Amino acid sequence: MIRLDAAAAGFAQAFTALVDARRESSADVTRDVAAIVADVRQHGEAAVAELTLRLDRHDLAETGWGIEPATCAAAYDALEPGLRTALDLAAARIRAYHERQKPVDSDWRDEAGVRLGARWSAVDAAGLYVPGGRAAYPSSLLMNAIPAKVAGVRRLAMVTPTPDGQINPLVLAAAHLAGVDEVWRIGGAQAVAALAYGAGPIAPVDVVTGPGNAWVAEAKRQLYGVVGIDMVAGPSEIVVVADAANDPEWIAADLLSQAEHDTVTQSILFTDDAVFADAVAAAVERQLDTLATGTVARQAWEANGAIVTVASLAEAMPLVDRLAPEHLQLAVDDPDTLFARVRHAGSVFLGRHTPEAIGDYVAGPNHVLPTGRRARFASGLSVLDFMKRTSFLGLDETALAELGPATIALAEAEGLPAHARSVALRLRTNR
Ligand code: HSO
Ligand code: ZN
Repeated sequence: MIRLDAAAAGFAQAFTALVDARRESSADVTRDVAAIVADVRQHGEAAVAELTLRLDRHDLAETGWGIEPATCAAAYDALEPGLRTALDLAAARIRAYHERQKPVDSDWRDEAGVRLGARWSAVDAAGLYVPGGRAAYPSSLLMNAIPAKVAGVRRLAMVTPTPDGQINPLVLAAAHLAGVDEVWRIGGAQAVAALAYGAGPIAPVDVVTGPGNAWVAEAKRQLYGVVGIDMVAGPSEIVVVADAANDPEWIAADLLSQAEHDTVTQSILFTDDAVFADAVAAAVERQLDTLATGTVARQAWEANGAIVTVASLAEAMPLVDRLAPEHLQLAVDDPDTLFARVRHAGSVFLGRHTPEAIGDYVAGPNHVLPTGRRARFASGLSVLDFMKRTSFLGLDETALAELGPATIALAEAEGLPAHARSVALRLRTNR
């Protein structure tokens, strides 16, 4: 963890180093993934089965590729009631939030008499990657699957590795609740390639979303263009802007809630009070000792954490914009004043009683957000990631007479006489 003071000499440089620090995994997976993708493209089913046997020690020929909807329904029914209620609440709120993202079609006629507009439609099929092991989060499954269903995607195919044949019942339960149509027991780059090209019983999809390790992320990047993808996610981060009126224990817990995800996550506090900064730093140390995830969180906090003291919280906001954080908490009485100055952030958590964790699970907005400064140009996962827009236009004789001559002039200037003729012929018969 580094401590920075905006008033100290050398701050500008130190802060720039913080903004520029790369936390991407350094492993060179590009070549491995290219080989796997090519293998699946050429050999389909056989390649996927062989890779799954070798990498996941799971024999698809023995277990079958798919998990039946009835198995998912049974996993849901078997949930402990408290957990089932929580999952139901999360799903209902996520659905309600995403319903409001549905875009409206347009259809109008302009002054030239041209009919213009755009119509939105869902992709036919979406593929959803769900990691196995420690990062198999049912909450992330809901966050990916529900927007797809709200968009109107008819076929939602999920892939998830079951190393050594182990199935995570919580993931199956969430798949049932979210309305996932197919569950396939494969993972890694080969699963992304199977979704993109189709393999064995899996028909190709149009869009692939969902988190995964470096191989999965790289496979999505390489297959972009064959299919659509949501985004290439990197290590995540939280920025908390807090005044001294906060309980330092609350703020410490917020910083650690993101740190516990991974050793490469980043937690940063901005505050206008040095004594409060000390109190939060001390609280983080205390809480780390009692967290079951303390080893991971400590590594993240020590390597990437930061506490920045500023003269006023308003002064922090341009610095926050440079970080373009995935999550931004504004832990003050009147968050709107600070919020008005935020330009780049994935999701903003307003006020002292809005910890990021609420947004991770049940509030409604998506928790799949742009990481690693990508909030400069990207947005969280939404219904729009599963839709596309078809534009349309319609002219009658009068409208064509109005727009035709300019079209002919431009086509001739571009040396494209057939374009010009297709308009000119119509103008002539119109006369
Ligand atoms: N905070 C994570 C999402 C998550 N949290 C899933 C808990 N489960 C995204 O950065
Ligand atoms: Zn989280």
